[in-house]
Amino acid sequence: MEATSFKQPDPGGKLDAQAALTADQIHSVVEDVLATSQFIDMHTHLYPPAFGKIGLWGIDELLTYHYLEAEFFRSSHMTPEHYWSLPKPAQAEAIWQALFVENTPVSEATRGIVAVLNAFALPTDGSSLTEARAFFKAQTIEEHVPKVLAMAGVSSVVMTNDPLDSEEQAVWMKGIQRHAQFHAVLRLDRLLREWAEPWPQLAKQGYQVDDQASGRSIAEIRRFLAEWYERMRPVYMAISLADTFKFPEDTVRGKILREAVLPSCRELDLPLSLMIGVRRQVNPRLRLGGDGMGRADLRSLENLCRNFPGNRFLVSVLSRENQHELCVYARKFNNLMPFGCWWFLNNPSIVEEITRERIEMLGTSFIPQHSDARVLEQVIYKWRNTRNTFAPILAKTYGSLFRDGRNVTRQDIQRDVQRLFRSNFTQWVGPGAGD
Ligand code: FIX
Ligand code: ZN
Repeated sequence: MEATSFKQPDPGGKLDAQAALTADQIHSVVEDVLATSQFIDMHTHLYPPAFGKIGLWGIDELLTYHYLEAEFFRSSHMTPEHYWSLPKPAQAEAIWQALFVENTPVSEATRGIVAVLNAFALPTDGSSLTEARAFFKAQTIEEHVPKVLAMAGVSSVVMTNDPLDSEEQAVWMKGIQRHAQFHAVLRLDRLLREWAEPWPQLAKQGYQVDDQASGRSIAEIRRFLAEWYERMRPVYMAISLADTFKFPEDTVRGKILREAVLPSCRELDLPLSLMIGVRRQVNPRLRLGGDGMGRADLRSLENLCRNFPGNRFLVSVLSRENQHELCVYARKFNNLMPFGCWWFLNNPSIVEEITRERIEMLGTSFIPQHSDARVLEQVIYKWRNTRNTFAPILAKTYGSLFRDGRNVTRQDIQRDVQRLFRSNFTQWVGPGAGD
């Protein structure tokens, strides 16, 4: 028996969608609309079955998520070096023992594991992992993927596809069949690192680039982007950027961004997603869990939005201190779409604060959340938590509107939820994303 977290819509409709709701009805209608609306997850690290081992799923992957690894080292004496020397099942067991048996799993990431186990009616009480492992072993990934997305109330997800990642490159070059529920993203992190790293790779692939990005280099980078666009059909291009990100910048990276990436986005009619504020490898001993964050100078974003009005920017900032500025910039530039409560912000208390602020300043013209899931089943708890956090925020907003003197209907709520969790994204990225 499975418990699902996503309700099927009630086609009969207990309430006439156009009837004015009473103050007492608002909360339950908001909950119902959220529970029965399908969302688009506009940034994940998930992949369809054709990507093989690149797509992570199952209990051992869930337990070794880097959010949990970082928490593990706070509650265990094991050194990171010892942990990394263990095979994955032993790592998962160490995390299970420290965070779920010896401690109560009250953090956001640990509660997520409990919620996923519970969604599949598996034991959550800290007994062994045997039953959970047997359950996941019995699933076939082709059937498991659509089932999990349905449980999460998500119709499709957006991947992260870096063409300079050798493992991924091999998958794309083989020519894979598209999966209707997974959209590609042309991720540019490797291309926009210190140029010394990517240029020899591009040169090896036959692009006429040099170490100064001079001569034909810019035209050749644009050819590289155009060819990957054809291969992937991405819904946007994306880069994650440090808190120290500056634009304009008199560096090769600044030049590539200005002369290659931005014009290619315009030509291909793709938005550029900027995820700003990460400080990579603050503690390299923790590997993926060793990244931190810092407050960015968003004047760089201002410069981009003002000087490139023909480009559309999807923007998430990692520092809580940058959130208010991001809202102010979105009010100034309608080519800027704020999205998500990213990574260290994806905790109910902070999500609530950021979301309230965004509604107060931007109405429904933003994308409230993405899951950033790295392991398939995480979408179940991440989207359930988003719905739970969002319901009282939205209900309170409509309650205020009602007291101000305007009736609210189920249809209004449906339109707003559709806009926030689907059409702001689909209209921004164009027809590729489905709606
Ligand atoms: O750069 C990104 O897309 C980040 O979301 C990740 O690299 C990060 O490790 C993560 O998983 C955050 O949730
Ligand atoms: Zn991510």
